[in-house]
Amino acid sequence: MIETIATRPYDDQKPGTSGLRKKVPHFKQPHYVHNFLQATFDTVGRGDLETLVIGGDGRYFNRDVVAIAIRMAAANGYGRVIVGQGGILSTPAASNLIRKRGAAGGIILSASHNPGGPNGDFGIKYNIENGGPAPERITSAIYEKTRSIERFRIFSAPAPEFDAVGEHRLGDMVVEVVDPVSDYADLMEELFDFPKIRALIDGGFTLRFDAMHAVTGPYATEILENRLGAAKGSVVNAVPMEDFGGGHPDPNAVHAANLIAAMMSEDGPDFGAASDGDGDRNLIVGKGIVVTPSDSLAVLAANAHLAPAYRQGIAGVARSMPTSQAVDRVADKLGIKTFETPTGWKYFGNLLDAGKVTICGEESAGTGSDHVREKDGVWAVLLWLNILAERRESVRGIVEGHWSEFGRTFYQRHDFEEVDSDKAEGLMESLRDRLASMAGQRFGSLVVSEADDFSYKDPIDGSVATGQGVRIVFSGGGRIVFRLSGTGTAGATLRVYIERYESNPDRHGDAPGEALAELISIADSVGEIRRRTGRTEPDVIT
Ligand code: VG1
Ligand code: CO
Repeated sequence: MIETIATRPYDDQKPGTSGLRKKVPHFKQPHYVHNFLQATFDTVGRGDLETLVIGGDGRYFNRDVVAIAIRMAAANGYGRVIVGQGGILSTPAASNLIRKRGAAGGIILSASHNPGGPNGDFGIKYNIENGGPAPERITSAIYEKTRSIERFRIFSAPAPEFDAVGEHRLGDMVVEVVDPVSDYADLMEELFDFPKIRALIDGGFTLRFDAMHAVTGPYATEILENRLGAAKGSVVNAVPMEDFGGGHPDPNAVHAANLIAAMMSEDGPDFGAASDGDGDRNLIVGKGIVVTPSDSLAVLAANAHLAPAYRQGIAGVARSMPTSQAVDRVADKLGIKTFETPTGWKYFGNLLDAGKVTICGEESAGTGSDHVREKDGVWAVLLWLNILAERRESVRGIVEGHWSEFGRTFYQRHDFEEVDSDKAEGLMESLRDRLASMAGQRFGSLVVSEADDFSYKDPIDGSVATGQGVRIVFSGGGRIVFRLSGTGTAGATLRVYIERYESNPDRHGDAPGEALAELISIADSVGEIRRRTGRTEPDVIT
């Protein structure tokens, strides 16, 4: 039976860079989840016996919300829901299922790299029929609806069990529970040369994939160990846990320190990688070298043609504005276009749908292609492996060779976490106020050539996004970008992105901290970071 239940709006259900993210206790307030889901269903106005994909990264509260989403989908007119077994679907696997099964959309439950558990973070995101995150016009319409919602619809009977593959019914709706891995693994097998990668591994090439107790464990185990023949145990921390083993499933130097330490040792594996909570990010580590995500994007773009899916070349590339310009140099050489978009994968969807770009990436360890409409951690690992299998060089050799060919773009992102929101807003405001007078100003040995607050007009649908980050470009090409995170759940996170291009091969081995030292100190003075936030050091450097 369908029940209509009265509710009262919450005023804080505005989706950020990637859906609605809050602490679990916040989500557990009465009807908090129901309100957001109903506002979503009301906005997308589908449900006309259509199909909805439901799944998440397996964090604490995932199962409860999967059950609620199934019951509400049944009450809102969907004909079928496709649910990952155990409520599990990585973000890219969910994107694939939406596309492959012609679903109207999907509900993805994740707070990505943020910690999980009863006091950790949770998130809900809606993806549209192309498999990608809902664009701004939809997320703002959802938010508008959450502010005036008065009732939601839910099926009174409990949701069927979703721990075993099979079909059930809830009222008139079919609940199809699927293996979360197999369709995705099949897609990877179509894109890449598995026999060649298998031959590389058979020849003694060793690897370690750290799933960080998060969703990629089953995917990486099936693909790397079962299908590609990597030794058992090559995938570590492979069982998804509700609290990610108490860690942050964020593949960076701080949280993937064990992997990096193993890769720095002479007798460590040849290739290391890690992914995040929901499987859309990737960290690539070679023997003795951590590959900066922006460099990884550039290397993948330059070498994609070595993998079967991209053999005919790539149509164009897109990167988020704060991502380093290393990939732009590759695109120039290939004679293809680079698109610079705001932060967040939702801005790539139209470009991918229109066939304008094939490969996209973000400095935050996200890379992907037109095979789905989300960034994809395991995909990036496999493209790297395919390239390594073709080139038979080390990761370090490939990266250093890339620098010799294209020059090196030194890059760092400095994060200042849990800054008082007013202070962080004040810092950004002050920068914006000074933008007009900045060009021509000298800081140390550098002169500002341009400064602006990034805005983007989507070339396909003409929609405009403003206020996407303050950019300060110096003559000679150095660049500092300031923006506030849109995924945090406590206070504000200030992100400062710093880069500088170096063409001189004798300097390519320099440490990034030294190569960027002058820009780092300018960032503090021009951004008034210390003065306004009291912070002397970033919490994380990536
Ligand atoms: C961060 C990253 C951004 C990424 C987003 C979602 O956003 O900077 O590049 O798209 O997370 O990634 P923000 O607004 O905090 O800077 V994920 O892996 O959380 O889905
Ligand atoms: Co993620």
